[in-house]
Amino acid sequence: MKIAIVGATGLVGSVMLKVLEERNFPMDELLLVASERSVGKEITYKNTPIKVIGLSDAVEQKPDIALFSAGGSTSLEWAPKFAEAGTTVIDNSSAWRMDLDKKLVVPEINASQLTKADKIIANPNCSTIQMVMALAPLHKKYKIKRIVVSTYQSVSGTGVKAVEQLENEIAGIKGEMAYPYPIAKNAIPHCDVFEETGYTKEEMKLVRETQKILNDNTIAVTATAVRIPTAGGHSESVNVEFENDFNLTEVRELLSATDGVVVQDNTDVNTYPMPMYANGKDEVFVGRIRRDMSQPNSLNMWIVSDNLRKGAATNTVQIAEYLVANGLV
Ligand code: A2P
Ligand code: 11C
Repeated sequence: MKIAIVGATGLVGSVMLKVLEERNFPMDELLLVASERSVGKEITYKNTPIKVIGLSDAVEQKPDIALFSAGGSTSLEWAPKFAEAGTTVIDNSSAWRMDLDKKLVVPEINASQLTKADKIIANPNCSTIQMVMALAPLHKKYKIKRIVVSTYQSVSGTGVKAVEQLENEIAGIKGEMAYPYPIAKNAIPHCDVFEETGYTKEEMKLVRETQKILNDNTIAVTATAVRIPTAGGHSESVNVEFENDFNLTEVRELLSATDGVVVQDNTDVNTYPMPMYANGKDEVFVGRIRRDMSQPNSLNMWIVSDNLRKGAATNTVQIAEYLVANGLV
């Protein structure tokens, strides 16, 4: 098995490397790929230094799987070239997610749709992944009618520059700005770019990707995405209205029994999910589970996950693991 990481020098790419190593992903060769600026740089994997190569070199070497996290335009141009060479691409950008013939996969929910014919597989947006991980088992049981979600997103979702902006502001150092405003001591209701409707692209990802992953376009979703000065993970306040009534004990049992979901919910001892606990972990943490008293069949939850791990690198690696385990590459 020959694996490539495209975008290996980036924030998500470096977490992919860590996750592959931690999970001891079965491989004979690892190709580390980045832009021409980085070609020749060395990155260590399992104590072995590996030289970064360029995209054309990597295509020629025909890896079995390429994990992409190098931005949408790189994916649009290069994923098809890898696919033509026989490589299965798992793409972390937004480039292919809503493409009708590409699958959008969270392995715990819909990996069983994958076949050998899927040569470009899309990894969902981080804020969508953590939300659907908690919602999928509840949708199955009670059928979701409508979701109202507000996010509290980590600066790491924007990239290295944003992490540096926050660190500089905390240290009182003037530096480059990734956001139009200071982020320390602030909350910016603006993630990704605005669309004509007044919603941001990030908010619309929560709408469209959720419907696609849960395979139900009747689910109504409305979202507000907010950047906050944290680095460890994204948090979400999620209000869900179901067709059918539920029982809170059963909701907790369903969530606790879901692979990859951890219930952290004991208000008697102030136990609830927070980025400071989720940081560096692969699970999705759910707490503050309570009935919405304002309308029937409705539930409130607080969902937190490390956006670079389950929200990006870990989910991508899990898709690769599924392909290998099921003989699809
Ligand atoms: P490089 O470090 O050489 O610029 P991040 O999301 O953290 O900004 O990382 C983006 C990743 O995508 C980096 O590894 C970056 O490589 C890579 N990348 C960006 N543009 C290209 C490109 N045109 N071709 C290949 N890799 C790219
Ligand atoms: C953020 N969710 O936190 C974004 C980062 O569509 O893959 C990932 C963007 C994407 O800003």
